[in-house]
Amino acid sequence: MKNIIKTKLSYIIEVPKIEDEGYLCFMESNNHVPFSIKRIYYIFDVIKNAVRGKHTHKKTKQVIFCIQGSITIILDNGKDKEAITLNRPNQGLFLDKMMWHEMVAFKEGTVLLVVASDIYKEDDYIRNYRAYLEEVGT
Ligand code: T46
Repeated sequence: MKNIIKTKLSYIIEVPKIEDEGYLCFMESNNHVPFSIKRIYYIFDVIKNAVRGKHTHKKTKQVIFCIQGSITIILDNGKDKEAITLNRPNQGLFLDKMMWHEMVAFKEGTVLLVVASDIYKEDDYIRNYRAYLEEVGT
């Protein structure tokens, strides 16, 4: 079972949360996650006031879960922006290709789990905001 919560620029995926002397969440490729998962990475022990992300991906799609703590992700498609707070371990934000994103307001102890549609390739990143705006034509 999965639920989709539409946001202005993207959507949040709710994955199953099974209660059994605690909780267990899971996700499957091409089911809860709308692509074949080729890479998983996690981010933790982020310093206070850090701003991460500040880039987009040319081809890679991702779903970002905040499995502990809380963060705000600012999405930007070159025209509109949206700030989304993630603080539930069974909710992941879909990050489409060519969606500029920044991660801010990390609560102490936050752990992010990210599933991605491709392996790491630095040439898939656009890290310059002006170059991004030129690419999306704004
Ligand atoms: C993203 C957001 C949500 C690797 O070598 N392999 C990897 O799979 C990843 C993800 C990163 N790296 C290296 C590249 C940099 O030298 O780790 C270093 C930190 O990466 P970056 O500054 O891009 O980290 P964030 O937190 O700004 O962004 C990360 C992901 O890189 C990015 O794809 O969308 O999380």
